[in-house]
Amino acid sequence: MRLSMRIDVVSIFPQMFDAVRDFGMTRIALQNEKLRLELWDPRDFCQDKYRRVDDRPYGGGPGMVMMAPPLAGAIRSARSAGGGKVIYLSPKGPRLTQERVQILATEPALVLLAGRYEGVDQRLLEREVDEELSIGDYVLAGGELPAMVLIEALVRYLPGVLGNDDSVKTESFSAGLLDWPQYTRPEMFEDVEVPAPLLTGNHEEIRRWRLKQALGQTWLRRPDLLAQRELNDEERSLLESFRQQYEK
Ligand code: 9D3
Repeated sequence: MRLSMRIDVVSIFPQMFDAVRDFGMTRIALQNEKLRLELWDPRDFCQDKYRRVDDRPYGGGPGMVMMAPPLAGAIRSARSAGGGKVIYLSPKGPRLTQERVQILATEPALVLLAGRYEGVDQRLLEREVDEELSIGDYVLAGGELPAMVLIEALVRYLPGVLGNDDSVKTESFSAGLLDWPQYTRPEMFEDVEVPAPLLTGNHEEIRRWRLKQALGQTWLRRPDLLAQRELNDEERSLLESFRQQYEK
């Protein structure tokens, strides 16, 4: 498998994306050519000499609206250069989910449109945008951080990026559950020991302890997730035992 992805981003703040270029898993993915990231600044596609990308809303009211022509120029150039499906990061979109991330990760290319101000001229959205996505119900100042959130979530699914074939595999073992608690050296920290099962070297015992902890943490903190997930016989009995120990 030689899966790679091209992501074109349309933003008036291209330098914000230095954050994903320069750090962590996204930096490694770019280095290894698993990810290609291209920025398109709408200001480079303006007609006027002042490079204006926003104007006042027709009908009046507060704030400014992003103009269609510079955005259309940027999006169409991204598309000609090999860009894919256009996703507009928007507070009005459906919430981004892990399921959506997994599906989008199979696309060979995406164009991400990050807006600023009060929003984008509706005619541009109707002409050029294939899908809208929000990252949650809170108000940000623009779509750049949401676009970077999506990029980081997608990169985890590109094979061979940073030992991630393994972490995506562990994910399916505990899909729909919270993580189990993690421990590393030293074995004793301020009178608190590492849980005994983790020190046995018995892989089956460790697997069962971790699954039990994942089920227990999910039951305690996110019962909504448990309600959405079928439990098999082993999982039901591990959770039952976690609850009995918790009540004591
Ligand atoms: C929801 C408030 N809007 C009505 C007055 C104005 C508005 C505020 C902030 C319109 C756009 C924005 C900028 N936000 C995004 O571009 C954005 C976003 C967000 O704010 N929260 C969660 N996900 C996203 S994706 C893009």
